Amino acid sequence: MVDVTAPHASLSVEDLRKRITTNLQHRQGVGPKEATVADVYKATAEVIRDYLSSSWLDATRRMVEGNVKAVGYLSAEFLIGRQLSNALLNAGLTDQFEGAVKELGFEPKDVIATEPEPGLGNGGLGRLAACYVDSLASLGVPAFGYGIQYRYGIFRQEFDGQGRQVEKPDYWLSEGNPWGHEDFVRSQRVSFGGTVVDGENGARVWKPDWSVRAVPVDYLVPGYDSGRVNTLRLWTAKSYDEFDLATFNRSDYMGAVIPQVDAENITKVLYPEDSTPQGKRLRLEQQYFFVSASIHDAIRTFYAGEAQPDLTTLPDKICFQLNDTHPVIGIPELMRVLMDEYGIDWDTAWDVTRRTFNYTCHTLLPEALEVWPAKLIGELLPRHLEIIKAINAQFVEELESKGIDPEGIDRMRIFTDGPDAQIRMAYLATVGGSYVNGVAALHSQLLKDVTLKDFSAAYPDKFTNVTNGVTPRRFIKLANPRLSDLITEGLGSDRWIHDLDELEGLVPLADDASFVERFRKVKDANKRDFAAYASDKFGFSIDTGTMFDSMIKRLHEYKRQSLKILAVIAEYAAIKDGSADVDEIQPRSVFFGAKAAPGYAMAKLTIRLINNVARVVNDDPAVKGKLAVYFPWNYNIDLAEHLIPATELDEQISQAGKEASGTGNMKFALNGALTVGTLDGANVEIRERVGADNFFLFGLEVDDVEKLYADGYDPMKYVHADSRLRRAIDMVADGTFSNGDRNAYAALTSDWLTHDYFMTMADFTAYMDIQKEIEETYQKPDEWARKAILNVAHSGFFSSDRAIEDYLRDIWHTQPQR
Ligand code: NTF
Repeated sequence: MVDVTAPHASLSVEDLRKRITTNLQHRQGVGPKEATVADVYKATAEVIRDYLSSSWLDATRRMVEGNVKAVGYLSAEFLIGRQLSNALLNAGLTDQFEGAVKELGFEPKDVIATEPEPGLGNGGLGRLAACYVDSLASLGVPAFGYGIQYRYGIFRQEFDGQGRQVEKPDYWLSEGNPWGHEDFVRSQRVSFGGTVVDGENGARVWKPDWSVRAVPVDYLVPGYDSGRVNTLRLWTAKSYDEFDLATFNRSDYMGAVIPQVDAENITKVLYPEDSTPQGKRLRLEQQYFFVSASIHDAIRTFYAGEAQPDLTTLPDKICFQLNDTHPVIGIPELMRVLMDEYGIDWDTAWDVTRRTFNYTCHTLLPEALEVWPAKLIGELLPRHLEIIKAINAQFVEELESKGIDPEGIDRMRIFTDGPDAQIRMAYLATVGGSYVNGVAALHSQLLKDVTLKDFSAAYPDKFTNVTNGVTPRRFIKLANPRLSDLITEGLGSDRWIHDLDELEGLVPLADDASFVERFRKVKDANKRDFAAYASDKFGFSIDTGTMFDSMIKRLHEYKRQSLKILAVIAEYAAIKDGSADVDEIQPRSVFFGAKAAPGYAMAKLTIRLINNVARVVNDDPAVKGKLAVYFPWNYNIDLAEHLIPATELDEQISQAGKEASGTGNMKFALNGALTVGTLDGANVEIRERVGADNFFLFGLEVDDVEKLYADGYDPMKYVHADSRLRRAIDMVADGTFSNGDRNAYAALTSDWLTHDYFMTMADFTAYMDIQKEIEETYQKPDEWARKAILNVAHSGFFSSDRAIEDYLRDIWHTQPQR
């Protein structure tokens, strides 16, 4: 019998095999002989979850009883990826698992691959949240991730016969979900609508119209080798009125389930927009739903059994991090809870609220900063609207007392008066919390200088930076086992998995011929693995003797997939017409992975163009062996985990001043790819650390971009100046990539020639030039490998463990619980 109070003690292969067999029989209803790989996956997942649960209970108990402040990471997205391999790694059970399932007659990798990937996020913001909960648990910090369990995650991307994106629903829960445990006993009521009336002693009383039941689905988050298991609590919406019998009895069978459908719609689908708020009402409902449930859940957890809890101690128990503006409605919600539910006066409630929240901004695009119509908030959350107005009034007074002029005050209003009054959520977050941080040094600087300039002038101490990080567990140890082994061998220990700064120890090995040789072999083997995976999954036949050049990220104009595809077209044209020296050009395989928001026409057209360039180029015998383009569909974490370790050149080519940070750039550098990039987001810090010689920098910088805008940017100037660019655009316009249809890409070409807001034309020549330098370097394999090793060695800073340590020290003011 395992002692259920002890942090997870280890299991032998035999123990694990027995537990899986028992689960197969008792829970899946099959004997080990009849079991399919899906049964074994499910059984293993349940066994691992059960195994971790004693440590989980223990960690939760210690959190509540101890006096270390916890962290509540509030995020509308958690892009957690597949759970099994990560849970095994972090719990130290990988070998036992492999032994046990082999004994049962299954291939471990098949069992792992059976798991559907939960797509509960759009991209970087959601994946960052997942890295952060991993690091919090690995460092031993008491913490919750709080979010939403969407029934349908990010859409599954397919391409039609013409290369266009088609969105299909992703019903990831269709086979059940062994990792998430629905805890009906700890559900919360979340209410909406109605009116606010005067109560006793000047109190305001919200009389809501309707309520939904928020049911927590608990995922266990085991730290790597830390013994700590934290909670990721994702809420799902259920109806209180499942079914209306009276309506049913009138033979209105559909009408009878309307209340249920209405309530459950709240968590039905993830908004597939990564930068603009869409479907406003439902989105606001989602935000309030998970934030209100989470705040009440934290209170329930920390003040359990207290008849008259003193909520003024809340900031000593937990601090909430607002992951972008999506959870910001939590600020008026906590005010409401403190005042209306616990009878605390305004000033005290405000003090508690401000000490409880902090806000991370993840964007520089003004359209991505959420703004809600006051009318909508008033309809859905009338009491919150009153509170927001009062916060705004108090804030305006404070600004007046600081001597800020009326125009300055108008620019900073949280609540803009007038008939179309709006609530600016980023401003509310800035005012209602202690700290505001950007996600890379340059981004944090631009927040202070541009996006939130007035606020940083009035409250300079509020603003800080935490450069993003990624978890080395999933993105090196699991994704790249060959490199992990080589690193461990090179460093003489695997401590780097805990402390990624240890990678610095690889620096001398960059000059060690045998290490360099082995490093190259690792990359080659990873390339072959990826080719096999892509052949199997996408039917590609990839030449592994070519340079692997990848651009994987959301499709967005500012990220400039257009720049890459124009360069590919230019290269294609040059090979075909003989202007490129065939002996000199470096054969390449170019990979794209990207989803476009379903309503984003330019992005979708770019996808279509890339697919058609791939079709034409790959079918053309004239460039065979020199250039190939692949666009695996449905880019997700699984694809990233396969492609990143195989990539040699990583494309981070956004317009300077637009990418807040990027996190793919960190994963690539840590896996020994070299970056071609602009001085944008975290590229700046990557280059500083890995060394300017080991980073391919090109393009306009932030100041150049600003100056060009100010001087009146004219893309034609650049098109005229570079015949390769003219030629490439002509080919897009003349039907080469659309079976002769000259209209297919008109929206793209006309934008490039007339508007080109993200200055793709202006950066084209520099981009072509740097590609030349890249090819020359690549043709000296030892030099390339040396640079790649130095990228790995100097990128330890980009661990999410370091990022969490920054948050602990500078923002949360808490620590691991020993
Ligand atoms: C993204 N923001 C940024 O675009 C990335 O640069 C950054 O790496 C990640 O956040 C994580 O910080 C968003 O997705 C959003 F929603 F803010 F636009």
